[in-house]
Amino acid sequence: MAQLEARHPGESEYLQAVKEVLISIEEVYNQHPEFEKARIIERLVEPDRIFIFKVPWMDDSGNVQVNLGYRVQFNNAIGPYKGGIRFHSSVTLSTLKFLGFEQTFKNALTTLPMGGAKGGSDFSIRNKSNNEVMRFCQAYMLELWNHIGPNTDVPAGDIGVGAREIGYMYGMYKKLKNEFTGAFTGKGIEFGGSLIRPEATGFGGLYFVHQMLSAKGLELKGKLVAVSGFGNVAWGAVTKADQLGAKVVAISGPDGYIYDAEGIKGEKIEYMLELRDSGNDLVQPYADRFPSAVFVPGKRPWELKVDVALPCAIQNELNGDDALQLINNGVTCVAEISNMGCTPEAIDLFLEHKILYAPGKAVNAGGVSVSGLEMSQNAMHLSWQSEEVDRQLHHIMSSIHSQCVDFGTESDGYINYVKGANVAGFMKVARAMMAQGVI
Ligand code: 2IT
Repeated sequence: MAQLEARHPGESEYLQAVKEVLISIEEVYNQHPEFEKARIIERLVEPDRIFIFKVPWMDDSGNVQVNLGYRVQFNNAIGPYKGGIRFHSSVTLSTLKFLGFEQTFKNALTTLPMGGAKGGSDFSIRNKSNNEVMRFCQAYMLELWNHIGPNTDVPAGDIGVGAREIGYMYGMYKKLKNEFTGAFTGKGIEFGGSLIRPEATGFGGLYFVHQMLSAKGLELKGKLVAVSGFGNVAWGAVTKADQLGAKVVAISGPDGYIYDAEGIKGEKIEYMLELRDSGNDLVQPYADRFPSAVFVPGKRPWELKVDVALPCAIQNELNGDDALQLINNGVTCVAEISNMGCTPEAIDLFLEHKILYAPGKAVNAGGVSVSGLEMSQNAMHLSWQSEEVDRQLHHIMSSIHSQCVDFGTESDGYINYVKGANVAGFMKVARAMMAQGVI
C-alpha cells in the first residue's frame, strides 16, 4: 500500500478499493508463497494499460467544448477486458481505476470468462440535448474504436450511459471498423442487445439479498426497504423488491430523498423511468406528482427506519454516520448495488455489529453477468428468451452467493461477504495469472 500511495498520490478511490481487497486476502496470500514470488499483488493492482484522450465536441450554440475521455484496461487474465463506461462530472482517473479494479474481481465471481475494465468521461448528460449527447458519444468513440472489439475489450453502460448513449457509440464504432460485432453490451434489442439487460443489475441484486436473508432463515417479504438513486439500477431493484413482496419506501437523487409510506409500486415505478429520462437529475418532482410522498431536501434515505438498505447510486454514498444511524434503527441487511457504495468506516461498523452486509462486487454482478450472456448470444448469432436469461442470471447470483459463503464464513457462523467476495475473486484471477507466466 505504501508503494502504491507513493506512486499514485491522491488517487483516493483507487487506493481505497485496493486497500479493502489487500486486507481481505492477506491471510490466503500468505498461504501461497508462489504468489509472492511471482509478484501477483504488484501486478494485479496496476492496470494493464490506460488510454487518456481529449474529447472535443461542438454544443448546440456552436461553441467548442473539451472533455477528457478514458479507458482503463485493467486485467485480462480470465477473458477480454469488460466493463462499463461512466459519463459523470465527478469522473477522474482515480474513479475509473477503482472501478476497473473492482470490475476485475466482480467479473471473476460471475463464473463467465471476462476480464476487468472501465471507461468514461467527465462529460455530464445533465441538461444536454439529444444532438449534443450524440456528438459527444461519436467524438469519444472516434478515439477509442481501435482499442476495443468483441475479443479485446467490450464496453457497456454505467452512470450516465444507457441504451441511447450505447447506441450512438456502437453506431460510430461500427462505421469506423466496418464490422457488425458484439463490441458493446447493453445494446438495443433490435441490434444484438439481450433481454433482461436493463433490469439485470437490480434484479440480480435482489436475488442476492433474497439469498442473504434466506441463509439466516429470514424472508424478504414484508420488509421495509430504502433505495438510493432513481436511475436504471434503482429502477430494477425497486421493481424486483416489489415483486418479491418487500415494501420500498424511499428513493433519492442529488437533491434529497423521497419518502413514500405507501410504498413505491405500479405506476410509481413507471414514473421513475420518466424522471430519469427528463435528464435533469432531480428526484423532487416525484413528490409533486404523488401526494403520498414527501421530499426531504439535502438528506440521504439512510436516516429512515428500514429493514433493508440498498445503495444504488454512486461510490461512498453511505458513510460511518449513516451506518450508525441504520444500525441504531435496527437494520437487518445492507447490500451495495452501487460500486463501493459504502465508505470503509461504514463497512467496519457493519462487520463489527454482525449486520448482513455485502459489497457491490458481489451484489451488483448481475449487470455484467447479463452482459456476458449478451456476448454469448452475439457470438452464437442468436437471442434467448427472457425466461432463459433470467434463469441463468438466477443461477449466477446463487453461485456468487455460494462463493462468498465458502470463502467468507467465520468460526461463529457470520458470513463476511467482503472477505468471501474478495478472496474468491482473487484466487481465480491469481491462478490464471500464475498459469500464464510473467506477461
Ligand atoms: O459496474 C458494472 O458492473 C457495470 N457498469 C456493468 C458493466 C458491463 O460490462 O455490463
